[in-house]
Amino acid sequence: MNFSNASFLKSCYLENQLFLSNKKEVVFVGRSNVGKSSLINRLCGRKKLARVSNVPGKTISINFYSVGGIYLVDFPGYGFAKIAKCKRKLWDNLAQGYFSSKRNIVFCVVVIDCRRGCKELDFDMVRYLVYNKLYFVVVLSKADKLKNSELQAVFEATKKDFSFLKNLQVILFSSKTGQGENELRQVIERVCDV
Ligand SMILES: Nc1nc2c(ncn2[C@@H]2O[C@H](COP(=O)(O)OP(=O)(O)OP(=O)(O)O)[C@@H](O)[C@H]2O)c(=O)[nH]1
Ligand SMILES: [Mg+2]
Repeated sequence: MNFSNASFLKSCYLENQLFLSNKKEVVFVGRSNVGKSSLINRLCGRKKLARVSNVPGKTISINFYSVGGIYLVDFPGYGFAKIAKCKRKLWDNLAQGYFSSKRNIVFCVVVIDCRRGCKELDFDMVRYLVYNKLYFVVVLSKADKLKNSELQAVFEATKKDFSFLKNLQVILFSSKTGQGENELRQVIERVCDV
């Protein structure tokens, strides 16, 4: 699949802006600021396809990108402490609306900052995906920020954290260096059959 042909499709800020679709969708979820939007840019070999910011909570809408006949779906981050309660409610409604709508979600990428590791909200997200029978992999992002030995330790710890799941794939990823990009592209191509 030619990832570099990606184009922006639509932003949805509210549940009622979600559109019906039967196209295959790959969803990127994770805490705020872990690097979801940067990861999509890296996968597509583009700098400004998805908006990136130092300010956590940048992505407040679900953003759809069209590439090779599938959609890449950039989710707003969860768990940013300074987000007001009413915004959290909006996130919950939007996420609920998305995951419960009739659409062809084939695969989720749960992005976790390798320096932070798996937190309670990540476990909640994973449990939600398991409950809804959605296939997913875990990506440990910002791999360039750790030494190899530290990275290996986080990798093992993450495998252990999720040892209740059989055969969970964990990918070390860096949007800066490109580590893991081919591995993730291959998973997307395999799972989406494109
Ligand atoms: N060093 C390094 N920095 C990264 C990497 N990925 C993202 N960043 C930085 O982390 C910050 C957040 O990146 P985003 O891609 O906006 O993160 P996000 O998960 O989309 O954030 P929200 O939309 O707020 O949920 C930015 O300053 C990025 O430049 C990476 O692989 N390595
Ligand atoms: Mg983002």
